[in-house]
Amino acid sequence: MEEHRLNQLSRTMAYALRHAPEQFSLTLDAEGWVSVQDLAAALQRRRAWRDVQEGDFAAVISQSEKKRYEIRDGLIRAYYGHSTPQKVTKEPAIPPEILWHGTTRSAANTICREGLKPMGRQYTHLSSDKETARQVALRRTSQPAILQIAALQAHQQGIKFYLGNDSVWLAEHVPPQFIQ
Ligand code: HQG
Repeated sequence: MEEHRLNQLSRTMAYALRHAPEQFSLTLDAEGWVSVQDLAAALQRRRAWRDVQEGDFAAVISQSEKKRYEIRDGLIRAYYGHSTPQKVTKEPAIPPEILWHGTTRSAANTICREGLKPMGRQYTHLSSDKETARQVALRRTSQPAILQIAALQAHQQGIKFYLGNDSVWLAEHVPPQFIQ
């Protein structure tokens, strides 16, 4: 499958695995997994994807710089990004001392007042390094605002953090006193 089509497939996978599984007659389990076979069958019912093969999902994963999806034992899930009403269980973990969040200048102002909120997703998303945060912000603005999060301190004061992938961490609401 050529690169452009793999990117389109990745978007469709995000829709099915993060946002609207029911539109594909799929049900995520508690940790966000569905069977690879069921995902392929669900996509094949749509004209645009009737030729999709199970191996194409692995191709999406290997051609992408971002680690968005994980395949294990015939199952597939998104690492992060979910907005389905049923909250996906993530593995709690002790965060590094500092995490980063890249956003627009105007959102950064609000975040410094109100803290980081999950907004449309189930969790807030944090980056393990400043450059990743900058890339996240550049999706929305040419003038990124990069916030530094005292993650370990927040964790020690009861804010829960969870593993996303190597460069994306998840958290519940992060209050403003941990953000600068
Ligand atoms: C902002 C992409 C006002 C927050 C990325 C962000 C990431 C607030 C937006 C992943 C706020 C939510 C997630 C508050 C947070 N007031 N605005 N109190 N708290 N915000 O897309 O972090 O390519 O849900 O700053 O790379 O931008 O899809 O989160 O601007 O890893 O794989 O509300 O999605 O990955 O936006 O991005 P999002 P995000 P993929």
